Amino acid sequence: MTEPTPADYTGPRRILSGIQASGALHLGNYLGALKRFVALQEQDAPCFLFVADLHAITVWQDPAVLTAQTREIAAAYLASGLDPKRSVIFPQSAVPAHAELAWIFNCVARLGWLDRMTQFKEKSGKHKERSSVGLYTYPVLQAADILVYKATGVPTGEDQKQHLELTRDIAAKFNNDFGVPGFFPLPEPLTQGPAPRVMSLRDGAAKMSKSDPSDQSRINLMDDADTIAAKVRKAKTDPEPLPETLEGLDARPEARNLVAIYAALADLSREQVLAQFAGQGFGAFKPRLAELAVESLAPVTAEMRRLMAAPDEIDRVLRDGAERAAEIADPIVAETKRIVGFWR
Ligand code: AQP
Repeated sequence: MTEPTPADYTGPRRILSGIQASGALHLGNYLGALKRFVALQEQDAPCFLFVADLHAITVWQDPAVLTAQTREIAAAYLASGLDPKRSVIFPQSAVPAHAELAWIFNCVARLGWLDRMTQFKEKSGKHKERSSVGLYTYPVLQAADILVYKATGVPTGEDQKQHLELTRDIAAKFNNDFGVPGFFPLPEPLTQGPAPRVMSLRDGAAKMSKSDPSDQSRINLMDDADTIAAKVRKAKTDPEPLPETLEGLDARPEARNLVAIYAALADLSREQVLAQFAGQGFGAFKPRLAELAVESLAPVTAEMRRLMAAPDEIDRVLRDGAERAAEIADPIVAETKRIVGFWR
């Protein structure tokens, strides 16, 4: 790949992230994304938080469901504590600049770079040739999402690190090829803050995921208290009691996951959780975890339900966000097109 050029970008700091409208939001999205976004909102850089509907359609989405999911994610942003006056909340497809810049970046990125993306390999599975072309070029669209705002910081989970590297490579190559050093920033990953990788309740080796066909594998943000309790009760575990040290969880992925979830929800370290529960079996631990999950999610769920029953309120936020996002993105794309040499 191209060696990233020095980050000589001098523009304002901006933070960008998004969540795909590809299914019901779950505890992993809450702990790994939403809670972090709320913390980032307290920083002095503006946050651009979008609903990634262009990304969602890289795999089939029922059109009516996609609209509802878009509103649900917006509702989750608001219910988690994001303030639409401070953060810019919008649907990706409502700002055409994303798709326009993605095309230009498709012509900057190299096939060899995309061939190395592990997420495509995981998501396309054994039937690569039947995957959409969009799924393949997904990381290029992600680069456009970020650079269309000249975002300088991107909250990044472990699985997104490779895509952010690609964004940096695309920015560096564009700046280099067109002789515009520092035009696009080389965005930095923002990894601070608690961001556990929440695993499936049915398989401690698989990520909790919206697109997992088993609803039992995840706690959805819209689940009611009884459903959450039942899912925790049925979560896969082992017959051993909880150990005293983290090393004792090494070969026990399901136990490790439940301890990590407890720690994240209670704002404790995993060591502190083990200090509290060492020697106890899951018969004692699971009801406490269920209680904690219900208590933590109940206010978010209640506010999401209220908002989902008031779609006009959500739509107002999304429309206003799209306008404010376009105000930043449109001049950046116009300037990019001028640099590329497009007629105007
Ligand atoms: N299991 C997880 N643990 C911690 N963080 C997670 N995130 C997703 N799953 C977990 C974080 O949520 C944000 C939004 O992710 P996304 O919707 O854009 O895509 P994803 O990472 O692929 O999420 P899913 O739920 O697995 O969706 P599908 O099944 O549609 O692919 C990201 O910040 C991600 O790190």
